[in-house]
Amino acid sequence: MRKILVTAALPYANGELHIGHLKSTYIPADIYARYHRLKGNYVVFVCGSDQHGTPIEIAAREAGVKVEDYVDYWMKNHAEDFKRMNIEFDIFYKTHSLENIEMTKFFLKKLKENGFLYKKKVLQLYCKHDGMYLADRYVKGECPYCGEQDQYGDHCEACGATYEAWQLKNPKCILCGNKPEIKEEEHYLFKLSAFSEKLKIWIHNNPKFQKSVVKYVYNWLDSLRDWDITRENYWGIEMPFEDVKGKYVYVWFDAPIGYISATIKWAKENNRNWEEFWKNRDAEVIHFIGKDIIYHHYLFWPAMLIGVNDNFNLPSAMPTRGFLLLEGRKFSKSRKWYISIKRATEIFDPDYIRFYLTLITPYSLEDTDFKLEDFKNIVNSGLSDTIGNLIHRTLTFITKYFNSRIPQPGEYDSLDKKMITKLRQTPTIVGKFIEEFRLKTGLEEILGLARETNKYFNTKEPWKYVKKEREKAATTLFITANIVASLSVLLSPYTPKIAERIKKVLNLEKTLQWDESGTFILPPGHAIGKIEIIAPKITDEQIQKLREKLGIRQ
Ligand code: B3M
Ligand code: ZN
Repeated sequence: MRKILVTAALPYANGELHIGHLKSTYIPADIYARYHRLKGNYVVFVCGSDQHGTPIEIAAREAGVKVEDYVDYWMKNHAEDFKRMNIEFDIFYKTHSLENIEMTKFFLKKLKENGFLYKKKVLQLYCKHDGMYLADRYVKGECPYCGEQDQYGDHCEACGATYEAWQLKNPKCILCGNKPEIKEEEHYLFKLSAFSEKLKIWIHNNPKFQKSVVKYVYNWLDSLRDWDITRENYWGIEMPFEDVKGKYVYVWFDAPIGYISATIKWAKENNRNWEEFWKNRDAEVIHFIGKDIIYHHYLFWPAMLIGVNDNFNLPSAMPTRGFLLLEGRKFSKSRKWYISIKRATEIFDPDYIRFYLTLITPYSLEDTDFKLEDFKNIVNSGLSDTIGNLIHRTLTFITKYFNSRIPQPGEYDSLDKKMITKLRQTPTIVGKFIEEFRLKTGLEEILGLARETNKYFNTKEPWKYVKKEREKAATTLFITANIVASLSVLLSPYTPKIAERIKKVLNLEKTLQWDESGTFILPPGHAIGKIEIIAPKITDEQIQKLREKLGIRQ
């Protein structure tokens, strides 16, 4: 039995989740976790709300609520969205928690003890009028490089340059509009540059990392800059050091520690030991992420884990995927050009969204496009026509000609044998793809099985043998019904609710493991259930509803 900790990037407690998040991170992670549970492995799937940082603080202020209430609200909202999509975490926790605060302080103390934190004087902007230091997002001014107006204190949207807030020309406090003054402050920096060689070797020796990601990361490795993890007047965790009293920890430092603290919380609630996953070398830690947070996960995070030197496991894989476009354009909340999870699930079966997003998402950094018509066509042909039809014709036939019972097969001919071989092999093939994170290919393989079974059914023409030579029809239906039963297992990581519906029409009550899917699950004589439509087609009206919500005229 493998021990696998699966994590999905912690969403910022700041605004609605949309189907782009699902595509890059949450659906892949959930498929992977569900598969391994079915394999009988010991899986814990953790996630949580990423609750610190200035953007959240500003948003709470703008909403006129206390920041604690604000993050609470979004945490609940996100948990509901995940539920709607049947993303089944073992725990969805939060970074503003006692566990995370404690673990973050532990990391800081250890890193300091081990010589990886050092103090440095840095220049900060301070607004006298508001009596506060201005985080990057609290100040705007002209870019020191290209002169573009109205830029935040960290980088210029026009020329892409990054700089320090104090370098801005004509800086203004965003709260009061006054010009801030420059003050010198003591900060703790994390010595990221010291890990360059170690990270190189670690990344080089891990065959599970994607080549395209490694290519990026290598480019960064030779010019690692130390990382300022200190913030003044900030919504975050307080620095545990006397000499910087009243200062805070940058959100990206405590966010990945959230993976650990969520595991700790889970362990407490389930009477387990979190170290089983984080400190045992036979456990695997797997982070599912989107491509915008490669830097943090491939560099900062492992460097932190190495630097604390407390026997932590390093991640063994970090499956990374690209963004989702909508009809060829980037998602944009301000332009309302996005599909929230809530909106999507109000119109569509969540499994349809899981199905489509999986089929258009390769295991790569490539961005992919959500197209409304394509969504309809792919779901209707794959789920309704191919899979739904196979189930429907099989069950109708058994109901009508075999009194709703799985028939006793006769002798197998070569075509039967071929089909049985395909049934036997598919779970291993799909399983291998899933283990390699090639989830799209795995699903295509399942669809291939259904398609081939439909063909087999057509070639066998069982309807010709309902009176004479009934044994022939019986054999065909015994095989197709058992393939349908297998599909209920194979599909369940991908489309869990559809899988349940298949089980129900088959009257299959017992829980099935992945490896059972290659076998004859249904014995002759087994009584099937009442026929139902498993996957009704997406209608033009549904697509039209979504169009209207997006403001697409036509
Ligand atoms: N909240 C960034 C993001 O959602 C961040 C992920 C944290 S994972 C430790 O893109
Ligand atoms: Zn001000």
